[in-house]
Amino acid sequence: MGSVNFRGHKAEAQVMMMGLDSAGKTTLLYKLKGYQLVETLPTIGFNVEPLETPGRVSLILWDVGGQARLRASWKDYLEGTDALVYVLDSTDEARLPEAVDELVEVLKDPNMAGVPFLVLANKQEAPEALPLLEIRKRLGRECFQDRCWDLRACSALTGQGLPEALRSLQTLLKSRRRLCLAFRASGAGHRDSKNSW
Ligand SMILES: Nc1nc2c(ncn2[C@@H]2O[C@H](COP(=O)(O)OP(=O)(O)O)[C@@H](O)[C@H]2O)c(=O)[nH]1
Ligand SMILES: [Mg+2]
Repeated sequence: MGSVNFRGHKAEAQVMMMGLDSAGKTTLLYKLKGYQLVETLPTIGFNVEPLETPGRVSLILWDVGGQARLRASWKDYLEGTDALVYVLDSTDEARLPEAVDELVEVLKDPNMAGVPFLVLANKQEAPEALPLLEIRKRLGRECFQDRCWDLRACSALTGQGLPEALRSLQTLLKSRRRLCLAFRASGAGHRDSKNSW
């Protein structure tokens, strides 16, 4: 897996989708791809799909299995990640602290330094879903200062909020690009030009 790189004239960004099992990652991936919604099975390993977007960057979406026993291998997927989409089940209040703890763990990985992330409060169409403000409050207790991130509400089932989520992801990816350029301009590091924006 590489970092953002050019194919023809369009850049490709590696986007990791993570979150606890049953958060709705696979449903989200299928909805974004326009596939017919089918009853999903717990993902063992990962699904990967390219996604063309109107912006300058097309996405390679990695949907990584989130069951407890699979989470230890999350770090194996992080090298070359350009953005993380972290999916929360807004109806699963009981496991929200666990979901936040896992996010904090992922962000500690050295491969996640400077990587922007988008938290998606999924299943918002469900009547029992925690409102976005409440989810923001619970996330706010964690220290995400000094990071580029965003929180959006969505429903992978109905598609509500997905265009806005994709726009936010594109904006976060732009911030990643600026960071890479500043990093190179400062002479602080070297990235292989074929792997840079
Ligand atoms: N109500 C509701 N259910 C959803 C939504 N997204 C996913 N689900 C359901 O949540 C369950 C787990 O979804 P799945 O995509 O397999 O979760 P994953 O383990 O994160 O990949 C399935 O029964 C989905 O139909 C949503 O936006 N709203
Ligand atoms: Mg899945």
